[in-house]
Amino acid sequence: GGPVAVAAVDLGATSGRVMLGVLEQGRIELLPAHRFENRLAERDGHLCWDVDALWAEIRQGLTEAHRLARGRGLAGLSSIGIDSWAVDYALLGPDEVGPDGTPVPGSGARIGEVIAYRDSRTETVADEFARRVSRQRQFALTGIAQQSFNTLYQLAAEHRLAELPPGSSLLMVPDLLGYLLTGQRRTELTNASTTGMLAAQGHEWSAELLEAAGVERELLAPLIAPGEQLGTVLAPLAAQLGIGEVPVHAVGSHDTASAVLAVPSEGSGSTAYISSGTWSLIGLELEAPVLTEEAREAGFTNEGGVDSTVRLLKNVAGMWLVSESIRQWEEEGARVELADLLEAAAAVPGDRFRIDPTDPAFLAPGRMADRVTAAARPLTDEDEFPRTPAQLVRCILESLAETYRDELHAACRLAGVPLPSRLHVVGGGSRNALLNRLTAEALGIEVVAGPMEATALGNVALQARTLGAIPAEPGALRKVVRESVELGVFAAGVPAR
Ligand code: LFR
Repeated sequence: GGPVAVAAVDLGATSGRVMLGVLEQGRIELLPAHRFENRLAERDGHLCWDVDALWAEIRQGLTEAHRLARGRGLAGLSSIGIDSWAVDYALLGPDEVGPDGTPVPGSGARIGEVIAYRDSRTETVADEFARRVSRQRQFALTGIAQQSFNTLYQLAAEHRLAELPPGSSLLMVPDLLGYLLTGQRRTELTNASTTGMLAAQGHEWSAELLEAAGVERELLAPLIAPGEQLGTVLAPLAAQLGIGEVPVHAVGSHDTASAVLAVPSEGSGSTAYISSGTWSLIGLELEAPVLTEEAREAGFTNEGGVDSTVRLLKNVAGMWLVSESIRQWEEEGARVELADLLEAAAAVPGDRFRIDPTDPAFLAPGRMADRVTAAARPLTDEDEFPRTPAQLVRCILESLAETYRDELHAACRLAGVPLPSRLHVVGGGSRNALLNRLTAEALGIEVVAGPMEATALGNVALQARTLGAIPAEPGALRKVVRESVELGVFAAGVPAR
């Protein structure tokens, strides 16, 4: 067939983008249509997402994506897919009834703010909740690591549930945006798995957990799997945006699901990856969850992937530690460029300080450079601490590399597979050459870096496959990814210790 154009809406914790993806002759070209910032904002005493601003940016981006497609001689967009970070949700009131007595699709009003997972409201909830359903039982049911920000714990701390009008829904962030586009209320499966309320086996909501959290089953919209059509863009909106009534497809709406779909691995054996962005998600792609007590105790999670895959992975604070430190330095009046900072970090002596990047103490925003400095353990001189931004960043990156080593070994042990000969690093953090080198050295295996825009690429590729432009057989999608991008290779280092 001829070229196919689709739009990927991809929202990260610090920035969002609408990309035009054009699939032609077995390759995908990604063209940025619109990029914008995303920031946490303090509202009603909580850290919140400005979803109204995001929605405005998305509308602008879709118009631009359509225009870009037209500029390339294509008819326009054939599909739209949406992904974002996981676990956060909106509360949505019922659709309004129109003059003819029937509900008007897309007319439901959001109830209150979308509170962000870094908000402190859930700090003590996981412990309280464990008195209702033990941690062991929760993990055996869902396979999801018990992180304070899981939707389950957010809902257990949610004060608005009792006042919701009948017909209200809880929609995850990408599902809310899908609703605004199409008027359809659905819950996409990969993101649903991150709530901590979906059964690992059978992919049904766990009645036991919903009840313990005080969540009515009716509040949850029916599930939809990646590759299924959600709906089409509502006619008035399509006219306003000038894009036509384009089909909207469910993709791996959890950004990590889309990113790992676009890992350019080849052949058999479990794929080892780091999806490196605000977080570093490190682990293995598997066919079945690992629901053992050891996995739970090691802090691993089993998230749902596209095509019924499972991601056995660990959440490690990633570039967040660096970007939040930079934000502090900038607030203090410094002008900091990441590239300069990394260059300086590469030049300072190594192996002087360590932190634990899995420590939940780094979850909240604010004064990150000070917090990392205070947490830094000296390796050589007891009285020393990181004194410069370069030393601090070196400490963060070396700590990350060692943590990657330990967690990948742990994942392999838990899954009962040998250490793969190669680790794929995808996402924005894959551009960090110093970190890639340190990781290859720590692990003693090859590190393959890229694609950088893995999430958008996974989003686009799944839509293209759904439209029949990529064969459905296993491996075909990743072959298209490999044909589409340039990868960096960091040779297996000799582990230093
Ligand atoms: C990455 C990510 C992680 C999830 C965290 C919170 O962007 O989606 O997978 O654990 O954000 O939603």
